[in-house]
Amino acid sequence: MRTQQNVPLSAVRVEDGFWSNIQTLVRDVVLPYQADILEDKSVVTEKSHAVENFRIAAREAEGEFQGMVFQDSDVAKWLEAASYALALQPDEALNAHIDEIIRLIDKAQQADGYVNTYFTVKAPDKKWTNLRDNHELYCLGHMIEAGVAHTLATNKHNLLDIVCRAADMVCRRFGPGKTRGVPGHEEIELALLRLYRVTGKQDYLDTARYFIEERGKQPSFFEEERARHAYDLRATNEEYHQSHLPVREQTEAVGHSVRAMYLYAAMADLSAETGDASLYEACRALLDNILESKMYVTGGLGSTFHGEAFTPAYDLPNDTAYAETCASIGMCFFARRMLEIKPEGRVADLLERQLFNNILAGIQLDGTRFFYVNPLEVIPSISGAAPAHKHVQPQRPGWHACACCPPNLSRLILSLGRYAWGSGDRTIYAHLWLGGSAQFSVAGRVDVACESQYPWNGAVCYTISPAMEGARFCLAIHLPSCCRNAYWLLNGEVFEPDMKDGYAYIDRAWHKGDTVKIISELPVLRLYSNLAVPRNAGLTCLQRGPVIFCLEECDNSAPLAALRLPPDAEIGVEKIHDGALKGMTALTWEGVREISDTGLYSERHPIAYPAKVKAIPYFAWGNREAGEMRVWVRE
Ligand code: FUB
Ligand code: ZN
Repeated sequence: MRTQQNVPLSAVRVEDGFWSNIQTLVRDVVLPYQADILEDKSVVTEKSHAVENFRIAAREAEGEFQGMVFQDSDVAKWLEAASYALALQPDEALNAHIDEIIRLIDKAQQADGYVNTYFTVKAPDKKWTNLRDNHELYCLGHMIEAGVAHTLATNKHNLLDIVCRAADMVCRRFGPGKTRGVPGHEEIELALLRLYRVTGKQDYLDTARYFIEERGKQPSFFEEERARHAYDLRATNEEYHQSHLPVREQTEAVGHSVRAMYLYAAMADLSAETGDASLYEACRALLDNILESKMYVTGGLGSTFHGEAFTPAYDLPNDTAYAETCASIGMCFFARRMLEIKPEGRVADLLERQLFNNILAGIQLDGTRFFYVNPLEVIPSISGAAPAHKHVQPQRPGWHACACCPPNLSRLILSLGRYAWGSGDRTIYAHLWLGGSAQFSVAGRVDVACESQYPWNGAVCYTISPAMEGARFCLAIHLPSCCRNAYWLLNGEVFEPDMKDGYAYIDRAWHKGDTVKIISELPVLRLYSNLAVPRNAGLTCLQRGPVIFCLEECDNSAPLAALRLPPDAEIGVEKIHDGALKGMTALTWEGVREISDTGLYSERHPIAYPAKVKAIPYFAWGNREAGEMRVWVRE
């Protein structure tokens, strides 16, 4: 079922005009900033206590557990991100820092392999009693992902050994004929599949499959668990946990959006691993459902704060959006796995939509503040203030009490190289235009270098260097759907590649230094919502390349709702030359500002005046003065 293998980070170099700076920022600024918070060397809101919890569990410090029940996962995600940083560039100090945390985790691990500081320190009698809410398998899943990343980056086994002991304990405990169990927050499934791939141990695959397939079966495991322990727990909202139906019968994305994404990523991975067509069909149905009716134009997923969840089709309010950063990161996990099964332009486009919009908006340009919720419309006096808008912060905070998003951003950005390439039997796939290079093993060793001007320009050049002169293989390059009038040059000669599903397939005998260049236009696109999205009727949104644009008050003055983009206005494309957004592209046009009468209601129509309007990339909003922001503009 899998058409290609994921290309390991060790085989990829990222040297990209856009992303390299962001990776450097994450490596040099974000990782140390986050480590200081996790180690309580700096306190932004309240103490994280995350590393201290391990120190207490390891009996190297006295004290109480503090933080969320899933506080361990912040440490695990940081370790995973730091491991990716090591894969990008050796760093002795970071290596030693990671090893010190691993030493603590090792000491905190119990004899049977159990490792979780909340239940070791605070509630040992509650271990495994509430899989629905307690996040034990979620935390372990993140630790497993860290162990896999760490061993691949360093060839060391200190963290891998710990997570294998823990995973073995889980495999001994749960499965057919053993204890019944389903995690309330998916994550262990995709982690066990990753662990299976590095260790080859069948138990990990089998247990991942068990957790995926047991979900949604009747009788409800969560209700059984609730009855068994007679806890004072609220009844289970099965949709919230994606446990309302067996996974193969699910066709609509429901419930908590991060949980959903982690589940779908695991389903796709399992179907790729085992060739399970029915599971893949379920993944496709869920993906179609999201693309057709449940995703913001920025890639945001989850429309409501209540349950951090999906809501009915077309319910995509801009001002109360949830669009958690982690959900978009989870969508990248899902999309990458879907691409590995079947390369499809719309899925690679989706990956771009996530990366260049909702995900990047999650991080301040200086790397020290983070959005959890990513609204498409902000009015500072309402956002964060009015009852239904309390969750919408008009500026990125330095940290969050529930800090799932910041270290998730770090691990995704530092592992970006894994999303750009795929390696099939005789086909090299370029899913993203990401500058740098990658090594493949198709018809012998092949090196492919990429020079890209994306996302600001639609030009990219691939240079192919096979070890074997004249080696025959196929290079499949995704042509983003936002590119227009693309022409293709093979060694400088225009040619027409075979296009299929948004990918150009170039199958030939290759020689060292062969080049494939694509030169395309990135026109400004006006997007319109389906009219079933009630809030967007009469509004338009601007996209250029993969980047969605928005208006900010500091460029246009409030209220932004008073501005109109006339249907025939010409939209100019300008480079920003100074300030925080230096080097980015802005859009400008001669528009209209309406001014209403002074009272709340009036019989007089607002009066229209000409106004210069400027839009900036959505991902960069909130980096200058605080103020209004909106993505959808009146036309
Ligand atoms: O429950 C763990 C994480 O905290 C979820 O993935 C996020 O949505 C946040 O609720
Ligand atoms: Zn999050």
